Amino acid sequence: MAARRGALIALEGVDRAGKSTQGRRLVEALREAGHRADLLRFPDRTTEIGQLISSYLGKEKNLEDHTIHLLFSANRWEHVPMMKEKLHQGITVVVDRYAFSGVAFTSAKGNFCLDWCKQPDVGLPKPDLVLFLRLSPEEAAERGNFGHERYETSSFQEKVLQSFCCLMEDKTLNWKTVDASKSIEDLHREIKSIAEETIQEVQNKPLEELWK
Ligand code: T5A
Ligand code: NA
Repeated sequence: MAARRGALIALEGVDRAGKSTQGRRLVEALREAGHRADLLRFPDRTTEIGQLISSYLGKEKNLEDHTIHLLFSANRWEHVPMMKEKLHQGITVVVDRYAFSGVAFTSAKGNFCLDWCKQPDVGLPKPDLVLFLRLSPEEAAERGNFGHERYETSSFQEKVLQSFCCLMEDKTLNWKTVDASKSIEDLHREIKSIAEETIQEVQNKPLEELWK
């Protein structure tokens, strides 16, 4: 019998929904429960491509809209061999943002169709679970002011949310929406339980390709 594979779990949601907090907590808790698990964050600002993205987000560099979209996607693709290796070794991979953020943010700029935005990410490892951390703009605002990075305005975030809603209509993906206004601890318990169910369910199933 083939070895059991790990699950690919994506965390998505509007800014300040708690994706990074929950990603860290989830990987910690899965490890404590005896699973092998690793966390990845997109964009990964540590690679050469990631450094370009980081200077774009920090407004030190201007890049044409299609160009930055393709760089965000390339930043995911450069991690694919390592992700597949981990998954096939039985390691669960939790990703803090994935292709859905890529599509949602670029399409929120207008004059981009969803389909064009999805193309560069077609064929990425398909997440077994996409957890959408839902938080109203009012509640998000209570978590502190926006920083100074690009995209951090409420009007843009509203459009991002609309794009996420379009993406969530895709029933070929296992979207689960969780209420991100709960306490960090309550939300963590809910996410951990959904993640453990997913790990059980997919361990003997082949890894699929996104949007294919
Ligand atoms: N982007 C990204 C693209 O345009 N294309 C792409 O392909 C990708 C991948 C950078 C930007 O890049 C864009 C999207 C972004 O604009 P980033 O580096 O992930 O992306 O963004 P960050 O600013 O680091 O993360 P977020 O703002 O999205 O925040 P999180 O991770 O959702 O929230 P977190 O966990 O950092 O928490 C935020 C604050 O809330 C508190 C935390 O303590 C923290 O202070 N908090 C809670 N408070 C109360 N109750 C809870 N349950 C809480 N959970 C967290
Ligand atoms: Na984050």
